[in-house]
Parts: sequence; C-alpha cells; structure tokens
Amino acid sequence: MKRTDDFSVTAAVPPINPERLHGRLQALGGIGALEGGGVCRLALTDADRAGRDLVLDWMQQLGLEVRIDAIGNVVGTRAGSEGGAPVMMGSHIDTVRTGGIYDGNLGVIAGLEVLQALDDAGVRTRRPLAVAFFTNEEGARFAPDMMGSLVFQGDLALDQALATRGIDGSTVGEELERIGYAGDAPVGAAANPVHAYVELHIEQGPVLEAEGITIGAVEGVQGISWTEFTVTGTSNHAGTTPIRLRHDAGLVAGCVIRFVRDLALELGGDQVATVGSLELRPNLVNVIPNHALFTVDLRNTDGDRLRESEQRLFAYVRELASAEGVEVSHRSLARFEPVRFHPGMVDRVEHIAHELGHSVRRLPSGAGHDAQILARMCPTGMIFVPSAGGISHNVREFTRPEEIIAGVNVLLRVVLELAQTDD
Ligand code: HGY
Ligand code: MN
Ligand code: MN
Repeated sequence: MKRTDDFSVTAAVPPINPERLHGRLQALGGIGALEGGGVCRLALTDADRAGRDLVLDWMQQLGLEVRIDAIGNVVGTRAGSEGGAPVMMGSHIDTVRTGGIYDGNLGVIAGLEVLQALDDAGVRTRRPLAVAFFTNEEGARFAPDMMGSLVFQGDLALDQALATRGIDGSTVGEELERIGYAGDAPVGAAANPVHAYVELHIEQGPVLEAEGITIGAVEGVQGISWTEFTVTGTSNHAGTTPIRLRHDAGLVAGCVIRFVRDLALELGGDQVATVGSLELRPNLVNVIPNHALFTVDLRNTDGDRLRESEQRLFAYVRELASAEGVEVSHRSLARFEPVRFHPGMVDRVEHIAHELGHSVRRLPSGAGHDAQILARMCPTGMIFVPSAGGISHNVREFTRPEEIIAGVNVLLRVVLELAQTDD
C-alpha cells in the first residue's frame, strides 16, 4: 500500500461543508436525546431505528447504492470510475445509555460529508467509496461489542449473533426484525471485499487534549476482556445474622471491585479494570443479598499482561468464593487481543496530518472500535480528534468544531489517496 503523490494537498482536495457536517451531527444527536444533553440510542431500540432511518435517508439523498445485511449493517457505496472493492469509511451510530453525540456518529457523518464534498466538486475517484455503520458496536445491550463488524468480517457466525440474548432478555434477531433492519445482503468478508478502511473517531481519552495535539494517528487498539460473574449466596436477616454465618453475595461483588482496582494499579502501564454493571437481589436494605450479577472489563495494550490480569482475577474469585461459602460462575462476554493497524495506514494518516499543517502524534486506542475488526480483512487505519476533558460515554462528551473539521479533512485526503492507489 505505497503512498502515491498524485494528489497535491491544495490542488485536488475539494472543500468540505462545515455547516452541513455540524448540522448532521446535531440532527443525529437529537434522536434519542437526553434531557440536558447527550443521547441514548442502545442498539436495536426504537431510538436506534430512528437514527438508522435518518442516516439511510442521507445516504439515499446522496444517491448511494445502499445494502443492509443480515445483521443490520448498512453500507452506502458511491461508484468509482472503475469497479472493484471500495475504500470504506464508517463507524457506528448506536450509543451507550448516557452517550455523547460524537462517539461513532462522527465517523459515519464525516464519511457522508467526504462523499458529498466530492459530489459538490464533481470529483470521481477511481475506486468506489463506501460509508458504513455497523450494528451494535457498543455491546452495551447485547454483548459482545463490535458485533455487527464481527459478522460483516466473518469471525462471528450470523446465527450466533442473532441468538444473542441481551440485558433485557430480548434477542438480537427479534429486535432486528422488530425495527425492520434484518437485511438480505450477505455477510462475511468474501461477500464484502473492502480495499481499505479508515475510521474517524473521537479519542475518548485525555491524551491529545493534554498535549495540545489535534490529530491522532492511531497505531492500534488495546486488548479487551469482558466477563460476567454470577454469585449465589444465602439471603438472611441483616440484623440477626452474625458476620461469621453470612454467605453474602454483595460482599463478594464489593471485594472484586476493590481487587480489580488494586490489580490495575499494581500491573501499571496501560492496564485498566472496571466493574460497570452490578445487580444485587433481593436488593433490600435489611436483607443480606443472595445474588450478585456483575461485569468486569479488563484492558491492556499488552496481550500477556491482559492474560495475567484475567488469571489473577479468576484465582482471586475462586479463593473468595470458598472463603465466603458462595457459588460463583462466570462467562466471557467479549474477548479481543490487542490489534496493530497497517503500518502504511498509520504512516499515511500521520503524513497527511502534517501536510495539512496539523499537530499529530501516534497513540493506541483505549476504546474498542469496528476498525479493529475490519483490520482482520483489509488495510485499516484510524484518525482521532481530541475529546474535551478526555470525557466520553458521558453526556458531556465534546470535541471542538475546528478539531472535527481538521479530522474530516485528514479523512478526505487519506481516502482520496487510497482511492487512487494502483495496488
Ligand atoms: O467498549 C468500548 O471500548 C467501545 O466503546 N465499545
Ligand atoms: Mn465508538
Ligand atoms: Mn463507545
């Protein structure tokens, strides 16, 4: 994937339309909008359907050839002067429960802006260009995350994904049918050749802002391990049961929360650990809980350290269960090894950002992205723009308009180059 210089930055790159871009970000952000800001569009809910309908409408207005596949991924393709596999942009438009308007959405809307800027300028690329939004990137309602792109690429079987039961008891297949996005386009890499994939995304962390840098040339994505634990103890009276006789599922959950924090601090480096969801039953002030259901999210850029953190967690839980006289079962919700993006793509992002006069640095992604799955099937790169205060998965998520414009211009230039390469 060699760099070709048949594009001078100034001469051939058409301008984008900032008002249109920001208008679409706000319009999509208005679907599933939360009181006081932010957005909730959990995958395959009515709000997700409404967001999908809006983006589909934009794709159709652009005259794209739109395909909806059997897991609900939506791909809009703009023809090139030649056929062949497209250069694809994209991300996701599902959000967490307290999401911002940029996570995922920016990458999809930026892709549409790139296509419309080319239309406005009458530029036809050699290769086709595509914009995709993948189903259920967040994995918050239905695990694993990156579900749609995993099925698109082929490493997750369609029927397994469709049978997945979510946190509210519904299945992906039922909800996909219910919202009318169970498409008929085939899934799997063989049916969906992609020449290269580029995803623009907010950093969702503090690095770029802290260093006053506008563009991140993302080197890869750290490893991710999600585990769900079910603890079964004995409910009993909170007032009459001596401590030595308790089998307290809530206590076990609390000990694990403390343990994973201490483990992350001890391992240091990029290790992080989070207990993000916790349910106790019967969840009453005067009853010792007999049931705890909680999740542990472990991540590290180093695959060996991630494995070490998993092994130490499971060993700790086994010991704790025996000491407290409770039963503990666990199941994996998601597991991804660290990913490194195609070096040529990282170089290209870094070089173009420089050429356009933006400050740029390389960095790994702490968050998971569809790009880490597309990287299994084609040369893939990511462009980061800063997150104000390093905040994301929070209604206060924000990125300055001028940083967004910088990111979209880098995306436009990267995609234009890739669409002209000979190989
Ligand atoms: O969890 C993640 O990193 C992503 O937002 N799904
Ligand atoms: Mn995202
Ligand atoms: Mn996210």
